[in-house]
Amino acid sequence: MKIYNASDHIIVEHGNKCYFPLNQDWDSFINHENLFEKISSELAGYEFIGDTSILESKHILAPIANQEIWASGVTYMRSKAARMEESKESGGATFYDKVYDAERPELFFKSTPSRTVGTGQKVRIRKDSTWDVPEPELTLFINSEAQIVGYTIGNDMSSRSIEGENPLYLPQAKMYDCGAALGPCILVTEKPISPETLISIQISRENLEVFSGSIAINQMKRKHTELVEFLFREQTFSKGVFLMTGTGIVPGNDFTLQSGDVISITIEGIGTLINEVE
Ligand code: DO4
Ligand code: MG
Repeated sequence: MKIYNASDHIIVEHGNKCYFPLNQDWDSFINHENLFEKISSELAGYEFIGDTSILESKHILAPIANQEIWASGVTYMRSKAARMEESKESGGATFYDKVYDAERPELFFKSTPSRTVGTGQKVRIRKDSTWDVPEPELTLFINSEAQIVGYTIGNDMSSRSIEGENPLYLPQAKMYDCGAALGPCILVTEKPISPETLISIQISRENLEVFSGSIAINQMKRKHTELVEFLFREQTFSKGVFLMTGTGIVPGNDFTLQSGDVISITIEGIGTLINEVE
């Protein structure tokens, strides 16, 4: 089942049908133990509003209210190789192969709700950056009890010029207004998402495809539960938290985003997150 944060209501989609749940408070609705079982048991009492075509008339927001967004990095071989390449002149390259093999994963604070956009909204590239890419990432929604209860699509917009200049500039490469996108919904599953699930990205410029790629999430070096265990060490998240799980798709070194580019990220079972670059 999927949960949408529409501008006027929370909508639950299940079996091609859409419903309004009784609880219309996003934070308390999503931050629940065993969310799949909870929604399944309540569904009969929800107001039926129509089939999925009703979603086309709705303004869908990012599926977030007061949660933090964190991210993990260098979880795929391709990310390790791209970062080592971009930072070889600064002498920072060696940090990336070390973290890829280390027990402790790279985890960083990615975004606040107010800096995050939903599908159909514009992402930004920094004015002081010369080399920019989207990072398509499966994103976990973890409740305050550290249970992974849902999945969404994240775009970890990144400045490769700033990150490559010095690894200590990571927060500036990663955190800025409209530098994260999330959506279009939260997929709530009974069991963990299939390891065969594909993440795909397509970038178009003036209606022509300029980059595309895809990867299965089973190419990720680390387990989702391992990332969650480290994230919740010495930290609590009273409203739950989103965690981007890292990118396995990085365009070649000759590619940089431009204003007007349209980024479409699809993850099987979740949907497509579409954002134009401002
Ligand atoms: O260490 C830099 C960031 C890594 C990252 O965002 C990723 O691998 O997705
Ligand atoms: Mg990333």
